Amino acid sequence: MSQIKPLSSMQTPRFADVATFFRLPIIKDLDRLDYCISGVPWDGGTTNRPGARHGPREIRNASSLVRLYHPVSLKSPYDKFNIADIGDCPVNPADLQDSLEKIEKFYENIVTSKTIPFSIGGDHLISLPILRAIGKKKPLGLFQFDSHSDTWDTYFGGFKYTHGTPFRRAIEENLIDPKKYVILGLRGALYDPNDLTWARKKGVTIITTDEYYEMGFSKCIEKIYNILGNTDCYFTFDIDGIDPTFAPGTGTPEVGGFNVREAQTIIRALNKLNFVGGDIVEVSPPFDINNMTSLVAATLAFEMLCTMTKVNN
Ligand SMILES: [Mn+2]
Repeated sequence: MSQIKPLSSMQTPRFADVATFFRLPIIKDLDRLDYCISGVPWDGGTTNRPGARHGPREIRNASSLVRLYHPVSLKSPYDKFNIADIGDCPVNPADLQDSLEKIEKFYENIVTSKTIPFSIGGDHLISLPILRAIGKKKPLGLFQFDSHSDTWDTYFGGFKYTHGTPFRRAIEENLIDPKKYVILGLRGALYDPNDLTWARKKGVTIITTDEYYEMGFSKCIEKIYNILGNTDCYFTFDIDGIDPTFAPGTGTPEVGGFNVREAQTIIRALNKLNFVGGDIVEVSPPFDINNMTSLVAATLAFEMLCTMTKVNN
């Protein structure tokens, strides 16, 4: 039974005191924690609209609206596990490689303490150093909710590290198994008709938004379970997988996407997979409208936390 609980909103109003993820205490002693939530305030891999470095702070604020118990199961991850906000990962906004090293080191420490990390970005390149830390021993499975594959090779004349390339690097570095890798939600125009060829040849399963609607929810979930099964998986959720009607505050919006309700049902249905880490990325508060994207991210982060802790099972 867990000892660590969010600040009571019946005692301290939601708008009061210092904002932390889900009003959990800040605890940096990882030995006390089963799961930890950290911010990675870094967007040095962004190729277009920046601002995801401001994601953790705004999502902490928005997460004060998220209560403790799941609305369907009526269960709480905080009853089952010790979970806390461990603060932000150190980054260097002026040096990409230094940031990748700092992020990897931060997560290596978390892995050593056997705590399961859940991260709030930051742009999507943060997933690479996190996977370098947690996928080092054996390649992981990966479930990616995203409107882009992020398996491009290079940008701007051979540059290998951007938020459009993390999972190409992760496959090359043997951090993830491409045959145990599912991307859901792809849409939007491509740079080239062969943009997805490399990933597909490696065995990555890509379910486009169009394919999802064609096959339907149940068949899609079945397909994901057939591929990821009992594998230890990482769960990466790019907020741009959600339609910009609901989540406009992001770097690379793509219209024609999932609504929040659909994303909730998808996340809930993945509760029997074995997730050993997760992140939600690409919230860019400067492009947001009335903080609505941060609220969507905070709400879906809670759904992911419930799925990762199997609290609804
Ligand atoms: Mn992405």
